[in-house]
Amino acid sequence: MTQSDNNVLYYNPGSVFSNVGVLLLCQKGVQDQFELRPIQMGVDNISPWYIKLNPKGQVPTLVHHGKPIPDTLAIANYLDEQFKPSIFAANEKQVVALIERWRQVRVLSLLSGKKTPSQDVSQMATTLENSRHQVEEYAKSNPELAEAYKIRLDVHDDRSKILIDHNTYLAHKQGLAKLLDETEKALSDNHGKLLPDRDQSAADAYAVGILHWLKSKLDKDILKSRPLTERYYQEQAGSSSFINAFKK
Ligand SMILES: N[C@@H](CCC(=O)N[C@@H](CS)C(=O)NCC(=O)O)C(=O)O
Repeated sequence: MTQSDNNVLYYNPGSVFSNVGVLLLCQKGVQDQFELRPIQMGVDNISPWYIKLNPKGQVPTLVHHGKPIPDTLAIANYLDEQFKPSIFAANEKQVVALIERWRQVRVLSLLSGKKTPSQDVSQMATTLENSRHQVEEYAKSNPELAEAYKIRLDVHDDRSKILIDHNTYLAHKQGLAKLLDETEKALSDNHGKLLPDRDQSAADAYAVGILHWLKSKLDKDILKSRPLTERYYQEQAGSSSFINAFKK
C-alpha cells in the first residue's frame, strides 16, 4: 500500500451509492482529504485486492489512514466519529430507519430490470453467469478469501434477481412510488424536513443522492405530482455540499 492509498474513496461516478458517499464527504467538508478513485465495475470490484477491502464487492468504500470502511451507513458513522461536529446522527433509531427505507430503492432494477414479462434478458443472464463463474474462480485461487467471496456470491445472486426477474422489477417500482408518497407526506407533516425532530441528518444525503440519480438517469419529471418533495430537492440541490459533490 502506498502513502496515497491511505485516504481514498473507491467509487463509480455513475452509481447511486457512490453519489451518496461523495455527498457525505462534501457535507462534512472533508472531500479534499480523500482521493476520489473510480474503479472499473465488473473487473476491479470482484478482484481480490478490492474484495479484501469490501467483501460485498460494492462501491463505495472509504479508506482512511489505511483502514477500509465499506458501506455508506458505516461511512456516515465513521465520518461523524472522526470529524467533529457530528451532523449525521446515523446511529439514531429514526434516522437509521429512514435511511433503510431509502436504501431499499434499487435503482438498478428500475433502470435495467426486466420491465415486461416477455422482455428478452438472455444476454444479461449470460453476462451474469460469466461474472459468477469469475467470482468462483477467484474464490478457488484465493482460499484465504473464501469467506469474503461467499459474501460476494450472495450479493451477486441478489443483483442477478434484480436484473432478470420481472416480479422483482414490479415490486421495486411499487416500492419507489410508495416511498415518494410517504416522503411527500412527511415533508408536509414536518414543515419541509424529512424527520420531525431533526433539521439535518445522514438521511438527507440518501434522499437527495437517490433523487438526483432518479431525476438525471430515470425520469426528470419523477417529482411532478409531488411538489413538496420537488421543493425539498431543489433546496438541497442548492447547497454548497451538493454543488461540490455533483456540479464541479
Ligand atoms: N449497502 C451498500 C450498497 C452499495 C451498492 O449497492 N453499490 C452498488 C452500486 S450503487 C454496487 O456496487 N453494485 C455493483 C455490484 O454489486 O456488482 C451501501 O450503502 O454502501
